[in-house]
Amino acid sequence: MDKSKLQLYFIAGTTNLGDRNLLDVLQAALKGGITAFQLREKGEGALQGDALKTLAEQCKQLCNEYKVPFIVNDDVDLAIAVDADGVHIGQEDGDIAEVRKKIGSDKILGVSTHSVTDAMTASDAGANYVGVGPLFETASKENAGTPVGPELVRQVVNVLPGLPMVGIGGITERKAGRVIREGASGVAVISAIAHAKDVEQAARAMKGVITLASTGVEM
Ligand code: TZP
Ligand code: MG
Repeated sequence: MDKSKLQLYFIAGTTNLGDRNLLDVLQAALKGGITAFQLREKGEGALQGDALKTLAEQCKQLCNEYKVPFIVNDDVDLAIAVDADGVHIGQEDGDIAEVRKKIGSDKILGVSTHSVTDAMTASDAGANYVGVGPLFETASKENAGTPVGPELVRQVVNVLPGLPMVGIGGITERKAGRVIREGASGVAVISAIAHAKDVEQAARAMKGVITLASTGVEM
């Protein structure tokens, strides 16, 4: 896949947003320059069934308008039903090669990893990209596990230099540059964008940090 699509990967579901409307937040984030979006509808009060499908379709349409890939977390059947651009699964979400078979070769498959071994397994099984983390402490995921530290990004890049990869977990505007300099294709964030006072501005600022760290060009 095109690594540049992973530069600023925004993840959200309705349960991450308090009173905010997901489509409003997504639109602001898209205006601010996110390069990928993952619908991750989890936890207490998460939408299900038709309500979730409708939301996914709306997210997909918005993402299409901005030519940003729309990825569904966990739910392979939902991803297929709404013809999402891809699906993202964790270590516990089933066999990676089976999911690849189910979605076909044209769709993006992302896999969460916590070690170099995980990343090698995911790559061999047909992942287009991996998430590596949690790099730092995060309040956005229950049982996220002990932070692996940004050094793991470099270790994964050294072993799998061609594999697109995003760092995830506790990444703020201040920490994003470090993650990119370790060799990540981009950063995946929930709270740095979803909880920002000004979502569009937060996305724009983060994108600037990432561009500067990866190219040396100030935006
Ligand atoms: N997977 C590992 S950490 C995490 C996920 C989904 C949560 C990331 O959220 P935040 O707010 O950017 O730390
Ligand atoms: Mg999962």
